[in-house]
Amino acid sequence: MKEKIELLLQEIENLKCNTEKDIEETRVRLLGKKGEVTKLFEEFRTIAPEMKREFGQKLNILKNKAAAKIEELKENAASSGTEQSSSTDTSMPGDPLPLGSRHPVSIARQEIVNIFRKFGYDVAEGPEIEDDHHVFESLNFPPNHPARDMQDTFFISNGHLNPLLLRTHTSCVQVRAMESMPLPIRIICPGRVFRNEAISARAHCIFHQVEGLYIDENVTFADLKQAILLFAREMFGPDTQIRMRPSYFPFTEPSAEVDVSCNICHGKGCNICKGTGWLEILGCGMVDPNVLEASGIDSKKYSGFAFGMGVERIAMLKWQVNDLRHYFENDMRFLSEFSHCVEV
Ligand code: 2NL
Repeated sequence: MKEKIELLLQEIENLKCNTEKDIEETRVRLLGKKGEVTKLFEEFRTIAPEMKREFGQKLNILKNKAAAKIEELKENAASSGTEQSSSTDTSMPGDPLPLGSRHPVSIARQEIVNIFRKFGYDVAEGPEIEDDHHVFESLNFPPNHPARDMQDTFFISNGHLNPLLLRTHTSCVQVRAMESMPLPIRIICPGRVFRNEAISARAHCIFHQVEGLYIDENVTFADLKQAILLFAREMFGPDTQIRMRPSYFPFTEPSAEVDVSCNICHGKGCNICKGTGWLEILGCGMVDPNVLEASGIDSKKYSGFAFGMGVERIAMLKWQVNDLRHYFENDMRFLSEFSHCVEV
């Protein structure tokens, strides 16, 4: 038995075959049901018990070497292209690679940003982990405003005068710009924001915003209105109308909410616009003089407007998606609906 094992080991060592057929024949001859190695295992059952340990080990080594050699030969045959078998047609087209596409929220954000870049706005970005000063204090939020509550904001550190938190809007990026950039300022700030809210068809604890800010001498509400009208027409089509409703934000005065004419029913009333003919798209206003002064800008010389919109909301209106949660679940059936949308 010992000699047989030695002989087979040597044979395995020197094995040379390069077609799939040869390799398979060799595999059957050695490791098949009636193969040489298999036969030795059968013989092993009949040998004296005191020999079993030594031969058991030898046989296992033999079996493993045979299997490894067969694998090695197969790999060599495949990579050297010497395989002669007719079972592989190398002229066949390869398997198609599934190609991903941009996420709809990313497409919508890019489209919004591109429109404002065309109007001459620069893109500004800032940290997602912010402090109370940049998110609330400098934006004229009174000390007891509900947004400053744990119920609405994710706080990271407690008990300080200026606690760290996850930003609830991207206005803080604009505050940082007002503190550091030379005037005039014309920026657009896209980014992720965080609010401690229950997840529903209309709300999520993480979502995306684009805010804009324009500060210069003699900026008026008429400039704001025109900027928003031009944006709405670029985004929702050239026939789009806008209307402004008075509103309130701590950081703007006066403030307004903006609706666009419903691009589904063109004002006749449908279930998307709930029969009103109008869809709310953003909030805006003239920057409160307190906010300008808090960042060191002379509110007697300069004025400005600001606006903010939720990217998911714009994307829902644009593609008539009725549940915000679709944008966060990454269901391929939903995401692949957007693969035809051109990258912008
Ligand atoms: C909304 C409303 C708004 C702003 C954001 C802003 C920023 C600075 C100063 C003044 Cl630094 N205002 N941002 C102004 C009005 C509205 O967002 O509904 N967002 C989703």
